Amino acid sequence: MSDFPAGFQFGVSTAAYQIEGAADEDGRGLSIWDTFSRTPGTTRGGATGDVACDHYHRWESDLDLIQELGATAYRFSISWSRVQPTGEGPANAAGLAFYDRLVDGLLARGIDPLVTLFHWDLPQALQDLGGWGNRDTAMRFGEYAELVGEALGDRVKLWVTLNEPYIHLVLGHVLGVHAPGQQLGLDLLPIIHHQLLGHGLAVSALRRVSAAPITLANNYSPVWPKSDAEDDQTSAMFYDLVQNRLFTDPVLLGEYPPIVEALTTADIDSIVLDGDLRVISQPIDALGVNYYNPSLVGAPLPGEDLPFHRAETIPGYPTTDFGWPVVPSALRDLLVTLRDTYGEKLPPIWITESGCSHAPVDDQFRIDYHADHLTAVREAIAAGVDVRGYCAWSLLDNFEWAEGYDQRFGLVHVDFTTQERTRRRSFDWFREVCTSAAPRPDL
Ligand code: GCO
Repeated sequence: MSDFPAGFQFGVSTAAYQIEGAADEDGRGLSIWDTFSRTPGTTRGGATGDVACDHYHRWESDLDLIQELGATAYRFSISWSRVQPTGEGPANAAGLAFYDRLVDGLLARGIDPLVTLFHWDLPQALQDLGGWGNRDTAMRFGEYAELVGEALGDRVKLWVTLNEPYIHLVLGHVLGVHAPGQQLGLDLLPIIHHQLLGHGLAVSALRRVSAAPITLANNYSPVWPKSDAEDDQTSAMFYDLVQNRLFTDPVLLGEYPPIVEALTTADIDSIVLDGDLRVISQPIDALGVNYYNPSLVGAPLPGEDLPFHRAETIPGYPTTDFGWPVVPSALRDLLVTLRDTYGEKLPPIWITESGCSHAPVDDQFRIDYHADHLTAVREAIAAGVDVRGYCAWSLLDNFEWAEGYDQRFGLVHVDFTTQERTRRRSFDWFREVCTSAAPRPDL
């Protein structure tokens, strides 16, 4: 791994609701994930994030683990409802103080804090006003970004405004299997546009108060058409626009892909107001790429009530505990495609997430996963793509949303009864990777 460019950073990622627990402490308000996961029948085994990894109380020893790993970057997210319990108004000092300690704790250990502002846990009070369906939520997000930026902006090394707005859209607002559990049919443009507007307003706010670079983390999945048949090709093309371009074209090109007309019943001009796309497309400093697997897509079968496409199982590859196919070459293809699609408009890339669910502590499977995906990143770099870092998802086993605690993505195993942490074999392997990396030129 020593042939990565000097300064290439190796890190780990987590998200607030998935690890923190302490759901009712120090003035934290309710988020949509509290409401959703506490509703019977929404998550596997009725799991909630009430305790999760208890990271809120164990953060110091968890940071020690990251230091031991030799990672130079840690991507975590801030719980908006810890900082603003109702999603607006002055900061809850105790909530903000937690992140202040966390940031200082990272810097003291030589680890760069990469901070995500929104990883799906919207304050419930804002959901009660319509959530991302309400344009005001974008304004509130800008204010929240400014508040956090003022408090931490002198020390954060990279801001990530939104995490995977596409997944939040589809799982949370189309399929209803994530919070807020909505099924909006094809009335999706408000949820799409207000998340993006929130991103833009957050960029404006952060520029006022912090010199740190800014990105957003999108998920990408190369789309493979099921066959050469025209209807399969058309479905794949539509799916690619929705999955890979809906939240990237507006940010990097200042325009929506044409598919957006099919995602709304309302008049577009009543939602996308004059000037919005300028706010959304102001320059950012990096593009966060979350990658897990490609998608095999065909046309819906006759009589099947599916919009645009049908997702097919990809045969012939190893699969994770989740059943997701492991296809490292698709990460290289994706990075090259991003460069070819956006050219000069593409900022440097950070792999903000990649990883696999695999339970055993003796986890050669996870070692192979990360080794092969790092090789794919190196190949993309050799092909001229500017990639600056790779964050493994995840440091710890954690609350995998609707799947509860069954899908284990951690380099560190967590016993959720005792909270005992056990380093997996992949932890030791990743430590070799991190510690053999060429240092940053400025060190
Ligand atoms: C995501 C997520 C993580 C998931 C991971 C595995 O952004 O999808 O950031 O929260 O846990 O992707 O599904």
